[in-house]
Amino acid sequence: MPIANAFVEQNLQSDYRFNLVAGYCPSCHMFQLLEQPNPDQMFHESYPFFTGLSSTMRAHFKEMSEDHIPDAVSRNEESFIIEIGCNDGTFLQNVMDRGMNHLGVDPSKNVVEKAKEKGVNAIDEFYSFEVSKKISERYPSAIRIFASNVICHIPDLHDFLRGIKHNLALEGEFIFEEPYLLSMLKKISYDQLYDEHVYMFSLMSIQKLAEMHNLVLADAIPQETHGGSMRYVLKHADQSEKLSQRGLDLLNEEIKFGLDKLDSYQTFALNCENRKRELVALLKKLKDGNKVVGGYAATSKSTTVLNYCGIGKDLISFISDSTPEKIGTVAPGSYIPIISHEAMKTLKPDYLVLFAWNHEKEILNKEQILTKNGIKWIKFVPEVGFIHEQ
Ligand code: DWN
Repeated sequence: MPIANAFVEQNLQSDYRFNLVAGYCPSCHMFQLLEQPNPDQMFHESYPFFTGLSSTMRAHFKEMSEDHIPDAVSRNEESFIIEIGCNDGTFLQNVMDRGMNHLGVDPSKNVVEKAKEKGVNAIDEFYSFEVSKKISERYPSAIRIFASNVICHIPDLHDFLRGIKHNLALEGEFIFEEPYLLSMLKKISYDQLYDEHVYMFSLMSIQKLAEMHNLVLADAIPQETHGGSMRYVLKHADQSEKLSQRGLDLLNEEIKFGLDKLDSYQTFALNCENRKRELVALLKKLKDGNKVVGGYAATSKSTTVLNYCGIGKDLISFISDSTPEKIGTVAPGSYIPIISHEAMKTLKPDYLVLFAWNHEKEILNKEQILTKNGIKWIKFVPEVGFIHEQ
């Protein structure tokens, strides 16, 4: 498997590949990749993903800041907020607008520059215990530490949580959200598995991990983002906190589904194989019918789909995207050209594979004219078929 976000020109494409293999640990319930490229191969000065490109995510993070930072906290001048993996500052902008002391941390220099342009206070570092000590030399303890779709990127979770414990105020809350393991197994959304996603978390695995670090899982809140995510709230254990009723109910659902049973994962593996066969068969049928098939949104997830299914330019002629940095590049491993949405419209495709299926509502709303003009949208999660089946 190539690096998921290695959207670069054809002549710059590297032949680096790694084994994308996932495993499950029956004792700590962690679901994770067994092999992983070096972080600096994935996160660097030209990381091509920008949170703020999605209006859905902008609204989502505004709501997150309002839900978890009450006025009592925002009005208190002592209050200090940290966001790990702040990307282009989409979340922290809301904190800054409320006049709060804050700091963003992100290993990708280019996205941090975008955050700074917004006036957000941010540093380009890979958060760790060492970095947490540098932060505490200059800043007070944080009443809130936030992280979204980031913790799953961090190989050394133990060092990371030592840092969190060091920066989190005694009565503070560490709030993070990630694609949810149970959603992935139910939807067979295997494209959530790629190099950046070292872990796919569940309440079971987060509760175990927290106990290992004298932290406590106090609450868990399901989220619709990214095809089904879970937001976790961790606190210092000595705050005599225990898991909310909502969290207990979610844990029971995990046990009922069999998230602690190996055969649940073996069934997932078989389901992935079926989805692969079905998608390739559909695309081959369309090709035999001389249909023009393109892709919509050059997502990180698409790299897993295309390379796992062995789909190349013969089955999907191009992929369109709204990210300027991705246009003019090729998709990692399949080398399918990435073009702008405008250019895609001039090519008059008959079918579009929706790779950003987690943004279906926003995209289909945006592209109603395409649908009216007869374009058919292909989906592959939770099953292979057409959106708006005629
Ligand atoms: O976990 C991660 C999530 C948060 O974002 C990261 N590891 C990497 C990234 O994953 P992704 O690339 O799968 O993210 P999205 O948000 O599913 O897709 C973003 C891509 O979709 C961008 O390249 C932009 C494109 N897009 C578009 O072209 N038109 C997105 C929308 C909403 C659109 O309307």
